[in-house]
Amino acid sequence: MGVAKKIRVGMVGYRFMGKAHSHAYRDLPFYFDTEVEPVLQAVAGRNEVEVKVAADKMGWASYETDWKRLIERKDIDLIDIVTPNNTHAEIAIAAAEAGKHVICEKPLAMNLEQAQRMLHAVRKNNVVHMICHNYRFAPAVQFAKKLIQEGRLGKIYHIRATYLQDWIMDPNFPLVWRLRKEVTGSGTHGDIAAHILDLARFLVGEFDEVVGMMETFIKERPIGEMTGGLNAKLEAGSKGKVDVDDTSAFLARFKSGALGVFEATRFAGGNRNGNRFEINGEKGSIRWDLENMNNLQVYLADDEPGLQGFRTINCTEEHHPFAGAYWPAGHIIGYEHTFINLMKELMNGISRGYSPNPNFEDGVRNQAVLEAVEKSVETRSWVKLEQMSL
Ligand code: SOE
Repeated sequence: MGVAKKIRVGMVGYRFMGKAHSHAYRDLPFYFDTEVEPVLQAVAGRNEVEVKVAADKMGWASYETDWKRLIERKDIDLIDIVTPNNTHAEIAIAAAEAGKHVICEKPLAMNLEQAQRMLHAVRKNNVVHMICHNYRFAPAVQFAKKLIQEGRLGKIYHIRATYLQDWIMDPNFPLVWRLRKEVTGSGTHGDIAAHILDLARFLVGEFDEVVGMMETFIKERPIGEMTGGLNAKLEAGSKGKVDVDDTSAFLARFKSGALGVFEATRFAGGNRNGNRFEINGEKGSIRWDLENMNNLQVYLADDEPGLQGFRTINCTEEHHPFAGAYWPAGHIIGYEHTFINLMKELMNGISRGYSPNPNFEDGVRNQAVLEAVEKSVETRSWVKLEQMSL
């Protein structure tokens, strides 16, 4: 293998996802031989003291206090957006206009119209684009996809997917940006229903129609802000109104005829990050649980009678997508590796000139389903997904 060309990354934001992405860029060349390799060139954030500390700690060569300056820089090839949702569109469109490749955290935008403008900008400027739905890149999820594609489960009848968290159950947990509509667009819905919706699109296919319900259990909270990870601090003594959903649940019909049941909530006490799905087909079923992410439970209907049941496949062998790059079989990997695998695809895309899935087109389709569920909640009725030729 020759010397890999360097892709100089400029990342906007540096907290929870900034840490996950920075780590992925740093570790990627350690595990994978890609034709191009990321370089942590510069990170941007408004608070100079904090961004400098973040740059030093995470290994970025330089920092900026204005993301626009980052985009102007000639020594940046890829813009990585890990900021709150209300900034995604402006940054992504400016980056594309400047001819930079773009990767953006989910949900792509505040609404479908913004997401479509983002897709238009990256296409018009012919830059590579991706959205960071990292859970697709767990080897067990990739293996699930392979089994479905090979027809091992036959026709798919059901998907039931849940994303259960509990980090805001305390009524005194502050009103952080993730709970303010003008910054986040929606609450649990865009934050984590978006992930299970992406997994469903990846594994089962496109949505046809949806009907949902949402609720905000705690309607007022003390003002505060995120400090990193899912931690927060209180600011002033005053309170503010929570104007996003705490929970979002919906039913779906897929174009293939499959049925889906989805539940995303931050009020499922004891569930820290319970991203789980089960898929049932005519010839078998699979189950996955992020908190046990190396394993895929597989049931095949043609197993010998008496030995039938779910078996546990530990997806750490070289037969399992991405797994061979890491450790010998049985030596498990974790959350951060999903980001490394995703970045590997991004580097391949940049080197070969295509936008790997999930890309901004997936982001637009995801946003369309999110919006259809919101509309269904408003109108208390089923909503059909419009035909989109993207
Ligand atoms: C908080 O709900 C959060 O950090 C999400 O924003 C991420 O997308 C999810 O992967 C984990 O939970």
